[in-house]
Amino acid sequence: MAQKRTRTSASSSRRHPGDPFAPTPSDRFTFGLWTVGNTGRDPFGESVRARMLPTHTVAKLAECGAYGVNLHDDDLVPFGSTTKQRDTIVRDFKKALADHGLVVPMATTNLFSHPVFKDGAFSSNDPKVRAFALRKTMAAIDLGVELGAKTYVFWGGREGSEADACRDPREALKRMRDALDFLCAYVKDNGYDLRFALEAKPNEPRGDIYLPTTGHMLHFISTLQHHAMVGVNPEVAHETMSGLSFAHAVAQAMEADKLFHIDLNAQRIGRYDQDLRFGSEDVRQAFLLVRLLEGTAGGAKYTGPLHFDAHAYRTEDEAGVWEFATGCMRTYKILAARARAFDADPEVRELTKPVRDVALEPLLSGYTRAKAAKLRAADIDVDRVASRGLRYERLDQLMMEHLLGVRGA
Ligand code: GCO
Ligand code: MN
Ligand code: MN
Repeated sequence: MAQKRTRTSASSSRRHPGDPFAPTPSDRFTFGLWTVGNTGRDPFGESVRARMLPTHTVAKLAECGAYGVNLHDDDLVPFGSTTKQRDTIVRDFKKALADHGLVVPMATTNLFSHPVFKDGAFSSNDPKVRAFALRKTMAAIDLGVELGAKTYVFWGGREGSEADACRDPREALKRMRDALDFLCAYVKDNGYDLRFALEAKPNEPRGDIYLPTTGHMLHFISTLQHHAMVGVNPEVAHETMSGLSFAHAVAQAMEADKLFHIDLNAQRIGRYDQDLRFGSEDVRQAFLLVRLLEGTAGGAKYTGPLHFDAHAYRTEDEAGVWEFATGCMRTYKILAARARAFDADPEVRELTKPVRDVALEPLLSGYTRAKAAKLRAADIDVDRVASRGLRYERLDQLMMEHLLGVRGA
């Protein structure tokens, strides 16, 4: 498989000689079957594109220079398939992966499309629904592991409410905790090499979804029995829908060693989940995000898969879908190059140089009575410190000039 991947990489750079932004498998870009396979159906209109065969998606993604493809159970094996049908589909899909050198780094369960999940899956009031959700997820975990997935995503799309009096939200959280504890134990019991990544979203398709942000998820994870194997899968669109800084959410996850996966796309504040091509809205946030993930300012890098959970505009035919996919990957690489140039810029380095104070710094962490006494006695000219301009206007303008391409490489 590794050899084939190298071949894909070589053929991708042959097609784009000398293009530094041409995606290659070593960039770790992934797409979901449901993303490039999105048929353009929305609440107001039917599909505008035909359903793509998963084996075709694999071939085309490899041609575009992607590294992997992710899936919900039902994206590959339609709901209600017999075991025989499942086995044939999986065999053909594995062959396509091997032929085209693509991997499946992440898998997940569809716990939202079937009407049985209309009031949630793990948080449903009905034990039969909760039981079916657990059973479906165990089977989907088996499928993901069979395909080589190392990360398993949980997006609780229907775990929420409109008529909020239907259940005590604390009960919903307890049920979701029970489900995750159960499934972590299932993974361990089977000896699978798999970690869980929880994905938050504030609303849509429910009026309100439980655990609406990455911050909520991070706390919830700390309450799980097997918390070490559970991290987060933050999505640009979801945090932006809440009006929050996505880069800050991701930074908090990274700082806690919990960024197990990431969903990249673009979104404007206050709108429905737009799932737009990565970087196509709020280029500033996209730049700050890529800078963080790539560690160009000096912090630890994110080394997991870079997944695009987005889809092409409804105006597009299939050719437009591959334009969209290539666009997501190119924009990421362009922003990474801009971030490297920005952080290597001598003026930026000067403006972001750490403020040092060798006498005070040792007193700022690790409380002792002696340190507290020294802090009380320290000579700090508060007015002088307060009067100093911080030159953030200049710093931010430099960032804009790098972003707009008039400064740096
Ligand atoms: C959405 C979500 C989903 C999940 C996917 C993986 O808003 O629809 O982002 O696309 O990421 O179900 O769990
Ligand atoms: Mn989404
Ligand atoms: Mn997502």
